[in-house]
Amino acid sequence: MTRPILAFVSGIAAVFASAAQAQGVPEDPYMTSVGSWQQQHPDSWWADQVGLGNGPQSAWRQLPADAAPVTVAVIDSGLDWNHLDIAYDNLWKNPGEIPDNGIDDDGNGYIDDVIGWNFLDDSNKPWDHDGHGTFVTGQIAATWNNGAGVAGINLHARIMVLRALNTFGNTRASYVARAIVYAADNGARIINLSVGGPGLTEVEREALRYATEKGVLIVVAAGNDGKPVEGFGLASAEQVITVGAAGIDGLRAPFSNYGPAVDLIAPGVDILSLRARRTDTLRDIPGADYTPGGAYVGADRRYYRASGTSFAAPIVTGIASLLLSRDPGLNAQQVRQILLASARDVGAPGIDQFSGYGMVDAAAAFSTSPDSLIDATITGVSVISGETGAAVAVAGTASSGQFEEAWLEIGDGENPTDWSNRVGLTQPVVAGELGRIPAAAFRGSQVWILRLVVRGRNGQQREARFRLALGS
Ligand SMILES: [Ca+2]
Ligand SMILES: [Ca+2]
Ligand SMILES: [Ca+2]
Ligand SMILES: [Ca+2]
Repeated sequence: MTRPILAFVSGIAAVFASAAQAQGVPEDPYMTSVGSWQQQHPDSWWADQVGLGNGPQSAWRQLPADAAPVTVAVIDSGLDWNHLDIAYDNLWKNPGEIPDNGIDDDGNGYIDDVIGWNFLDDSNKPWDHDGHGTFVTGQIAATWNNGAGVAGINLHARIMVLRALNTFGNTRASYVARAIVYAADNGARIINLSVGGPGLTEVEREALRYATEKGVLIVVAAGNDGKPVEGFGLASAEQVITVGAAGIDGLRAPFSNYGPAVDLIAPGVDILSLRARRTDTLRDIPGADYTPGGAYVGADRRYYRASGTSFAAPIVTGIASLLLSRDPGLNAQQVRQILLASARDVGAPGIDQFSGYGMVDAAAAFSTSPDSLIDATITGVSVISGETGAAVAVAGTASSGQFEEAWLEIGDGENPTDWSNRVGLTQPVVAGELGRIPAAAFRGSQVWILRLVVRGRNGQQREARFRLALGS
């Protein structure tokens, strides 16, 4: 009789210990399964890529079970709130609004807005007729450990459901702008905008500025056109975090828009999430090579898989919300700096136009302080004549809140392995002259790569490269 009692006692102790400490990792079936649609990779392959997943380093294991709730606005096509993997507890509730009395109790201009608003129909029922918004919401906030389907990135997320999209990407700028303002006015800490389209209207620009000034972090999908992101309104706005998509190889997916506005990449290929009832999102994309029903997953067809930057952005949003759940005192700028500073460099060394600062990483973000963001940028060169002869003056930014050192150096050819003519910087430089390299150093090759390396006191470093072609 002794042994079962001992086992019972230690079981109680274990329950208390886990409740007082970490929340642990989700055990929902699709979080550990592989090949549910005959593919080689895990069904939720993205999690390990971004410092989540089941491993010992997972950021999920580092979060206390009593972490703070965070309001996340999802401006999208709405939500199937009857989905078995969406809990009412994971939705934002307007605290000042009495439901169904026909009165705008909190005086925010919207009658009976309890979980959000439907800007298309001007109603308080942001139901999802498309599936896109339910998918995105599931990525951030699907129910944990209910024995079904997937788990969202943050079990402490509270989703504000703002319907501003009709079908995939179709909306009016005014709906999006009103939804952004609503989110900012009603307490959202983060806005997820998996919304694309060319141009940025003045009303959208104003809404973004308004929300940013109110301290809201805005995360935007880069778009799926394989083009420079600069032509795409919301994604190229200055105040936002712009997210490109990565494939299973961890590199930028070919369809993901690129350019200097891209800040981060996150997994965005063959992502599994929720399917809203009676929807088939991919069917609505013009010109897509898609067999209706082909993306359904599960015997009950309540799950769905899809690719796109629309599904990369919510991963960054979810991780940003984890940072706020752990430390609600962080402001939007600090969360942004942590996410960029802790990103895992991928693709070309340093910050690059295809993947920005790199792959978002929740585990690294949890051990990064906001002032450790390192900026390494070369914006241009000019030839000047100084007292000691002609020199190449290099302009750009080399900075960090924890600046240790930085240097410029050059290497010949397109892919140098040897670097020379090192010029050190002892002070940070923001949008100014980084240093000068004697013109005589550029002999013997037509093509040179200028490299700027900035190192922080924590040992992290970033680099930027600049290609210099002579005589052309
Ligand atoms: Ca109201
Ligand atoms: Ca009311
Ligand atoms: Ca679940
Ligand atoms: Ca890179």
